[in-house]
Amino acid sequence: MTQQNIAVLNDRFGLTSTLEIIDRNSVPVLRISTPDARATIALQGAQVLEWQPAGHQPVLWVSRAAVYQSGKGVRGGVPVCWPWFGAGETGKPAHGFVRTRMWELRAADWHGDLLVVRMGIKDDAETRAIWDHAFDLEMVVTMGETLVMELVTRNTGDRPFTITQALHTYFRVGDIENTRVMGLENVEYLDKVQNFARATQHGAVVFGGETDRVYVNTTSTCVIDDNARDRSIHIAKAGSHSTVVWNPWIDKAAGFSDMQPEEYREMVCVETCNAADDTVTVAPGESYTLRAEISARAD
Ligand code: TA6
Repeated sequence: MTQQNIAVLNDRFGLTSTLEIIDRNSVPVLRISTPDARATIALQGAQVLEWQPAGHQPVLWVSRAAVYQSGKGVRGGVPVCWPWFGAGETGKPAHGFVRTRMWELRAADWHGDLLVVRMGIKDDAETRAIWDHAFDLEMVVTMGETLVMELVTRNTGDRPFTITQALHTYFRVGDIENTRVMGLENVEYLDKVQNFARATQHGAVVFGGETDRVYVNTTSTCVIDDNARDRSIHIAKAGSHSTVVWNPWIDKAAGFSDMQPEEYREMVCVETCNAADDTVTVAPGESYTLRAEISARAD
């Protein structure tokens, strides 16, 4: 994006001492600072990258080797997976096609003491060549003492369409081996590491190797027990009946060019999804919202 465009965006949406748009290697990034939190959001993919509530340590994780480049997803924060979660059909991008596209900044305003940022993307000839539907997709980020993300799918066409999707959130933890995820006890899951075999979660999710699970039929709030940092991170959700928990562990992490080998120790994904059989069909003219609300608490 050119400096001129950045200047135009700042003229239209900049908020003195609260919101500034900067150019990070041609990726426009919103830099936000409010009394409640600091955050950054990339306009490419409407990807929340960082969120640090006042008085807390950073809650989201971004790789120190992350690449900011037009058309490439940033490793970390909250990638938006849409209109499918996971591997697409042959020749189509994993996790859909919106996370590497430029979204438009539609609004950035105060609503009382909450800062609300709205970003959107619509279908075009390129997207229809990949997925032949008309849509308007909006990410509404509401920042106060919590971080609320609402991904709103609108069917602007004349045929119903079915999607899977995820807010693929990377959380920062002090030490993955001293971390537990609670809220999924007795929930069935598909274990991607075991060729999607079905299993049932007993107790909290703990980590001792590559972990990649789609928990199904669950609307639960998940809690990341970040023992190494004496805190917990709470992920409440709506419009979602599946949750993915993922840590790539040593070998997978070593295979990512945009992740330093040891960084697997300081992150865990707890993803708010409509995945596996949890599909969503949106009728013409209708909309559907996937919502995650994140908060941090000192233990
Ligand atoms: O959400 C977990 C997962 O689907 C893993 O299976 C792994 O493929 C990961 O996402 C990859 O994420 P990426 O951002 O590299 O496409």
